[in-house]
Amino acid sequence: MSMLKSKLAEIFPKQKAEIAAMLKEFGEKEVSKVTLAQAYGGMRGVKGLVCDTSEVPPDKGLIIRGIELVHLTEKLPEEILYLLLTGELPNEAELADLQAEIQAQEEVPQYVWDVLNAMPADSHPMAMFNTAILVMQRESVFARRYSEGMKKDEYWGATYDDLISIVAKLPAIGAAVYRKRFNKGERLSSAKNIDWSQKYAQMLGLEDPNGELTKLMQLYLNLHSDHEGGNVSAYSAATVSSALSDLYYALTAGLNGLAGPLHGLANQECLGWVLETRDKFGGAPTHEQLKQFAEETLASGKVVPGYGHAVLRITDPRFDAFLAFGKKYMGEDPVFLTVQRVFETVPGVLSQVQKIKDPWPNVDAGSGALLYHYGLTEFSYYTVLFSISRALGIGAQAVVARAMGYPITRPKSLPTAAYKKIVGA
Ligand code: CMX
Repeated sequence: MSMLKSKLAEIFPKQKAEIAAMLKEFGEKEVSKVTLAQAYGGMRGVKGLVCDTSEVPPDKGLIIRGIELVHLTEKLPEEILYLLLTGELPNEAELADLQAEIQAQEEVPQYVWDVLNAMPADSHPMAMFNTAILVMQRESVFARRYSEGMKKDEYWGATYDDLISIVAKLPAIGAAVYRKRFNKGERLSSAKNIDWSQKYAQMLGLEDPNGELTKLMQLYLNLHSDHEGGNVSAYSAATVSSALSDLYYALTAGLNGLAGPLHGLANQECLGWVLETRDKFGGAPTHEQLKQFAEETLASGKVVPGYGHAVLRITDPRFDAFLAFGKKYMGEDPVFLTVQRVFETVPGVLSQVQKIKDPWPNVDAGSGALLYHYGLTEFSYYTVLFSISRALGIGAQAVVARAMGYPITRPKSLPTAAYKKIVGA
């Protein structure tokens, strides 16, 4: 058994016992109230989900297992996965063991390539990526062992096996989708014994003479891993997983949600918006021009992509991390300069609109410009990158939920007539 899995086998039963004891003593305590507006408003602010891998306080942004993001930006995604699962960062030996465990399972079955090759040439990269994961469902250890009558306390271990197997293959699948969808030539293989993001960067096949693109990939795959439990992708995946659907089903359910323009697809939309301003104004626009463009976007009934958040009420620390990277490596790039100028302008415009609760940039506001700088200019691909990273969080949440024995999700819905009666309307 790998070091990580052994560690989980040690800590999960204790955590489960703690939760059981808390429930026994405090199970009937109220933790949240729901207003009519919340019932009709996507349940914003209703506390009723459990997620131990990360939390997102509105005034702080992402905290993974108690560690604020600002202290994690230099870490490898593998370290983040370890942290998400265990609550601790790995030491050198533990990291090496996890990397070896991942590397041992990186070979993608041939039928995945056959399926991708059979897809229409103009398929969205997210449809290709998710199809590739879903078609591997037949590999699920959980599904096989469940059908053989696996015991309940072994569910998490089988889900962990699925997670490592999926995570191991995502760099190759993600890179293959890129190369196939955008006619970049044959699939590439990567060197052995390099880390997960390095492998991915190598297989994409973009030029990276001084290693900056690889550094960006490490940051990118690190920053998008998890964002507590209530966002569309995490929540959809957790709901599907709660039915004991295996991780192949649950992860793709979540990633299908990530493909929505109000969620992960915003990074594609956002760079499109930035480039539109450039085309419209014939170069990097001024602050005044950007203000005008943002106002026009709002007046036409569209959202300004990359701005606003359902939970955050500050500049997303993930955006800050990308901004710092851009300033360090591409301060003079006109697209990056536009992103900076948008950041200096758009919050002022959005603040004037009373209904918008958060006028600040989210993670998607800056990432595209950095990728664009290094030649990854096909922005319909960007959500695939987000997905490779988000698989870590979704997978970790699924393993933890199975280990804690959480039941099938089933909130209660009511028809409008019933709500009318409750509030006396
Ligand atoms: N541009 C224009 N209008 C916006 C806006 C923006 N950037 N952000 C919020 N609004 C509008 C909403 O559309 C909503 O309008 P209606 O009441 O007419 O429907 C109103 O302001 C209130 O919204 P809110 O309570 O402030 O925000 P929500 O929790 O409803 O929505 C989000 C959050 C992210 C969907 C929204 O801010 C948005 O659409 N932003 C642009 C898309 C984006 O960047 N999404 C990525 C988020 C990060 C991620 O999950 O990947």
